[in-house]
Amino acid sequence: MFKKILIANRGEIALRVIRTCREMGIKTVAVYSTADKDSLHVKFADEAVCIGKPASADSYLNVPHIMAAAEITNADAIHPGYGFLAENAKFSQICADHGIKFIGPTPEMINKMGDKITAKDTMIKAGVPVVPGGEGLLDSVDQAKSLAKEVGYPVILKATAGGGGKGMRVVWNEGEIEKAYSTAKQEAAASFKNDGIYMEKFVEEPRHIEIQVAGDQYGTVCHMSERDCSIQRRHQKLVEESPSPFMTPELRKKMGEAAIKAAAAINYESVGTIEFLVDKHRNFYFMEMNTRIQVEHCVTEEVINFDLIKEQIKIAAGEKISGKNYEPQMHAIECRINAEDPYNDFRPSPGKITVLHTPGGHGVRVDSHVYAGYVIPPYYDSMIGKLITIAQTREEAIDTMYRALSEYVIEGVKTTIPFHLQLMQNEDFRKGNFTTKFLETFKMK
Ligand code: MV4
Repeated sequence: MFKKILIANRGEIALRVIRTCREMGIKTVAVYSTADKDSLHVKFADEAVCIGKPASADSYLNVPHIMAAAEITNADAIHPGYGFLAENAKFSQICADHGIKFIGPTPEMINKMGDKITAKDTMIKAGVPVVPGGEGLLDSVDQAKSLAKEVGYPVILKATAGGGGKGMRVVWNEGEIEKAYSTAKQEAAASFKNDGIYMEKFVEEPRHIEIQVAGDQYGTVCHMSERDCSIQRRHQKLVEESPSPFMTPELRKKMGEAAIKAAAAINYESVGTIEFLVDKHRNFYFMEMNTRIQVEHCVTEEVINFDLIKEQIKIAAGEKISGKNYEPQMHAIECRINAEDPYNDFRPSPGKITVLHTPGGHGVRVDSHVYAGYVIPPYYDSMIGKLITIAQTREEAIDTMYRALSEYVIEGVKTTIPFHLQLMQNEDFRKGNFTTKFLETFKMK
């Protein structure tokens, strides 16, 4: 097992990794930008190294500075958390070249899933359902036109280097396709320096349901059931839960098996997530794979009673996984607490937290790095914590969430708490009656 892990991240996820390391008897090294010198992850780690100025490019994305911090502290592994360098194949390679274990997949695995058309073609070969729309990249607008006729409108154009919603265009009829094709291509070139575009049938009003998986170095892969992440706004998830209210035992079995096939197809090693689109008939389609630990991993931890960070570290250290699949035993819901103003288009609201009272009690978990007096810097994402509630049933988990949100006091900055309080009282949400379009029509009172 590793003796010392450097955490190349900040905020709640850095703290989350430190907590598990402490339980495992592993020493920790925090890295931090000058904007984060008063952060809890710096205080809670055994050692801390300043790696640069506030801008991410100068600190949490500065590979030479992070490698230097790992070498001077004699860390034998690096945990990347999520975001920043977590899905950077070059970084995974540089760690390997320096004899420092990257706690995550190899560069080959990251590359296979990072390029969406490569990922999709790999899934087709592995027998994982994908959205219909022809294989490979589009090479002309004429080809796009004839393919769209075959597939049937509406179709969606996606950038092969995209993901997470960037560089997509929905096309409703042939009249729109020329313009959509050229703007999608230009956008992809500008955003990703890669103008490769492919087409899919547009699945209307889908649910976003993802399956947690784990694979070890010996070819064993298992799944840990699903998370429903349909409650999103502009591709930012706000609420996640497990099990999905749309799930059935048969669908879970089929999606779990497909997710295992997907991970096995790239000999996946680490914890990861297979994202699926699920239509109203419960047809499901591979969308992308996240080759990292995710923000919402906690709901899975709570419903299967299992530490995913511990598993990820053990896999990286070469341990075998059991290979058994996990079924949800409880219901868990996570609300992302962001320093954003839900009454003002979710505008970021950085600044000093003057008063803080954190909820507690039965069935409540809070993962957060903030405290009274903490100043939320404006340079990074606005998530300041995650409130997770756990109960035997979905209804009770929602009731506990409403109660816990009512206890939460954060003064000095605007937060998403008022949004979540209203969502927990929404009739359609309470019925489990929602798709990825739900927040497009949700209005704050
Ligand atoms: C789609 C789709 C409908 N049909 N693909 C959005 C993020 C990126 N990973 C893929 N996305 C979508 N792909 C087809 N063929 C609808 C979306 C989509 C979406 C997916 C999941 C969660 C929220 C979403 C919001 C808008 C669009």
